[in-house]
Amino acid sequence: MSFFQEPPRLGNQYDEDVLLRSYLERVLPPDLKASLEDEFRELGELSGGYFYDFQLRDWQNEPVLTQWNAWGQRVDHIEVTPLWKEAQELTAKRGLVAVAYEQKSGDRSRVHQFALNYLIQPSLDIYSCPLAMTDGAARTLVSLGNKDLVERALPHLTSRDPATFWTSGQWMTERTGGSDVGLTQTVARRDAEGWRLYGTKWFTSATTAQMALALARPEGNGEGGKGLALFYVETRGADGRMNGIQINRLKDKLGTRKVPTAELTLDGARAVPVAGLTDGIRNMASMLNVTRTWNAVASAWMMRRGLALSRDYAKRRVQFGAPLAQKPLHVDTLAGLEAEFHGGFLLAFRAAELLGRMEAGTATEEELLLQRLVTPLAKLTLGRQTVHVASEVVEGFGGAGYVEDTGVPRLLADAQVLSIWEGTTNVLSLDALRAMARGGALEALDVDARRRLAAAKDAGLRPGVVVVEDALGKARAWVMEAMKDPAGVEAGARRFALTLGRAYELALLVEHAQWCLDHGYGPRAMAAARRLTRHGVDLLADTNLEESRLLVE
Ligand code: MFK
Repeated sequence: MSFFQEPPRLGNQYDEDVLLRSYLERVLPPDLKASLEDEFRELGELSGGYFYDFQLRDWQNEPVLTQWNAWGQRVDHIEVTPLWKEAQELTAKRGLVAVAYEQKSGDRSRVHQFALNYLIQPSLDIYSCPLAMTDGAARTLVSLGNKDLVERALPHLTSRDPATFWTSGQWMTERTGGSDVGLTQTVARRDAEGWRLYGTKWFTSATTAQMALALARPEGNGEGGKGLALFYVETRGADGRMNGIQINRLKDKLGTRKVPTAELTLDGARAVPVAGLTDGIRNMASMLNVTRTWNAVASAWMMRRGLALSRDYAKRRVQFGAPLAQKPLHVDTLAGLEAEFHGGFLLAFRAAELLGRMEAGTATEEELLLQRLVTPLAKLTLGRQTVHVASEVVEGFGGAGYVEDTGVPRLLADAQVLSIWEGTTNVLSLDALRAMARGGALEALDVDARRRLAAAKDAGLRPGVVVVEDALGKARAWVMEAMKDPAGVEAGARRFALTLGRAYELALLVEHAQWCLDHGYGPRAMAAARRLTRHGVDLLADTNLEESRLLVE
């Protein structure tokens, strides 16, 4: 009889995720946790069942752009995949954006919202991309306080009714750069009816959105980010026709292939300034901080999905006489990935906690400083971890991991976007330095990390405490010294930021591990802390710009 390998299967993604459940029990008040449990469990069921099966069936479908209709009219219609159509319904009904704005969970509303998304998004084919931008746009409109635009757009962006729910785009990147956004060439001109935009946007993700926030330079303004303004654009007019926007083509990307990312020409698109006619980059910053938090949590849920599949498969796949789950080398490999995931998860959700406290107005001064620094640290640290984990997950499946219709290669291709989208690792490292520039942020991180380490009572956590304290001490010493030389500080920025990010992850994990020991969750989180300790968190050693130049020039 021929052999056929059983594929990996997923159960309820809430019930099976001990880290998520223990974390939520630790950070949510008991009444709140109890009131949300059914919702979490339902999404966990949909994620491991209906939507995972749907995703596997739907793997070949991709968005299709139709630029012209049969009669020669420009229509620029994008047909999204069947799964994406259901994802849009689900998003509205489950409030995957709305929960953060309804504030029913108080300053835990972001933890609530991101837990919902963490559970369901791994099965929704990166539908999180438009949701991150929608959330970022809603937050930006609220924080910039443009009453008319808030009244017009916010009810749609936070709607629970699929018929009225809108998504938003974020039109920033141009051919001149996705990093140095101050080079933006799109021009805003005023006519008798208001403002119109002219230019080309090079990477506009989820171009099916009903609105976008876009950067453009009002005619006559100076160069750089200061001379840009932030504009609100609705993509179609009341007649359903495009608002002076042409979709030139969809991007042929490595991953995130379900996301209709497009190049656009703006040829007189009607637009409304959101907050004055300058300081577009500063005004866009709250959007970036929200989308970067999404990005960090997305890295966590992608690692979790890869590991859930790997762990299940290891029980089903027999090689050399035993299931992989009983092979010491395979177990050792997966354990290392689990440790990275544990640290990453806690850092991503720490960023979510801080965002929630800031928005609810309960954050202390120290937490506000921390939020500004932890956001880029979480985004950049998890971005690298998820690519590493996804690559190992693919390898752990052997040849099957390299075959598209298993769904496994997509994990790696999609993970790679997370270290690019919303700022690369290097750009985010520089942002972390910018966050520290006003003073107090590094101290806030240090104080918070040490507070968490102080929770550790079990001797098994002691090595982790020592490693974090050592790394934070070295990081502080390095930055004091490096600040004397701008080229040196730039060259070391990535190692510095990753050291801070990983050290903070380990501090959070040490605290969580002690809590798990004390609350009946057993030693699993401690094993993760001990393993992450052995992986090391300090990347500061060996920064020599002259040698680097020698290697590169
Ligand atoms: C999922 C599907 C994905 C599909 C594929 C997508 C592939 C990738 C497509 C892309 O290209 S994504 C594009 C990603 N690009 C970014 O996220 C932007 C990356 N670049 C940065 O973040 C730069 O740091 C930045 C553009 C912000 C630097 O520009 P500038 O002109 O040098 O800004 P500057 O002078 O540092 O900051 C201007 C103001 O904003 C300052 O405030 P003040 O005017 O009060 O001094 C900054 O403090 C403030 N600011 C900047 N970043 C901030 C911030 N404030 C708070 N938070 C931040 N993060």
